[in-house]
Amino acid sequence: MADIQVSEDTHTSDDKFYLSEVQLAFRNRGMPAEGLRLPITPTGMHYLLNHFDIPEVDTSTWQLTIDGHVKKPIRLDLEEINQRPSVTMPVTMECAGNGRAFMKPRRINQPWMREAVSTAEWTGTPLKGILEEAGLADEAVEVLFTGRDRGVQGDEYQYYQRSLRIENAMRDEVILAYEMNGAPLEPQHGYPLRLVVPGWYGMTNVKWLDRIQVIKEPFKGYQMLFYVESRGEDDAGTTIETMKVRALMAPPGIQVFPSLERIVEAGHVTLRGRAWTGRNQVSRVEVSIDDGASWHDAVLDDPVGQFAWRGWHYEWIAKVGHHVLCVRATDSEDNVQPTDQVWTYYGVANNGVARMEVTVE
Ligand SMILES: Nc1nc2c(c(=O)[nH]1)N[C@H]1C(S)=C(S)[C@@H](COP(=O)(O)O)O[C@H]1N2
Ligand SMILES: [Mo]
Repeated sequence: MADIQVSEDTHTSDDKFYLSEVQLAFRNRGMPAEGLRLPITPTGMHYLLNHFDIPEVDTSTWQLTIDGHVKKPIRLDLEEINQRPSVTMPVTMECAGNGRAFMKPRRINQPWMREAVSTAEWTGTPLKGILEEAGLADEAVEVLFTGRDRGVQGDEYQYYQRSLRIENAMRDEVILAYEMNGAPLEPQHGYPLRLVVPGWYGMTNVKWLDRIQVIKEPFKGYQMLFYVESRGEDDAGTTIETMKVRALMAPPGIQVFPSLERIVEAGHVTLRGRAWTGRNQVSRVEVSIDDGASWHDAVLDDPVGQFAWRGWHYEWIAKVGHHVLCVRATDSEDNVQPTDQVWTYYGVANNGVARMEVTVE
């Protein structure tokens, strides 16, 4: 990557991590890889990513406002939202920055390895019904979602804001969620209300949502500009939306604390994990036990839901020695995970193949 030059205050090529990165890693959290054994991630194991402070919300005065270029602005309190039609569905969410720590140079930001993915059961009311009730004006092009958390990022003072084009905002599966795994949202996951857009990378799912504005021009705030696959600060890049295909393996055997290495007993070992994509369907998962030199088809389980990951397993006869295990998935449009992670300026949308070192004894 010698040809890539980036500024030193936003990026580093250091193998060690900065205090600011460690602080982010403690405030937020990843799903322990054992969570890949479970179809639904318990709330306490679900990954977490907050840019700014968790806001305090008093639901006795809290309201959701729907306004902007609509025929009839609406205000709803939590009880009114709860009384609307509701749906519950498992949704796999992955942070767009998953894998950032392996980039070189790496963006100074949440230093995920591969733990920023989880699947929860979300309950909420379809956004479509609310937008139809408000009535979109003819000039409407996007819907802007604003959270109550505020901070500074990229020199921009902001409330966390993301937009969706009208056709995406009107999709049936897009919901305003007030429950996660059957309980009210916990403060860190967006209490009392968040947007859930199945299939899209994590940043789209605006937490602590209290304002929905229909707008007549594309929104260009910082949280839109950051989520692009670009080669540098001056490259506008391509906007990222839905999750790329990816598979991960639940760690077999036992860990050699505190290293990343594992010890597995020789003989019959069932390797398992989960695979997902936000675009179409996972069509194939392959496992390698020789660092990608040869690949073997894994068996796919049924998906947990239309917008959730599917389990896979592979029966391995483990022979004594040192092995590098890899797993890669392919989607129904024949996109396959790259063996080498593709470098992007913001360290987003990386779905490079995961490698795990194991010693068989
Ligand atoms: N208001 C608000 N919404 C937000 C964020 C945030 O910082 N503020 N982080 C986003 C990002 S980057 C991700 S990956 C997901 C994480 O959701 P979770 O913490 O519930 O797993 O929330 C998204 N929604
Ligand atoms: Mo994220």
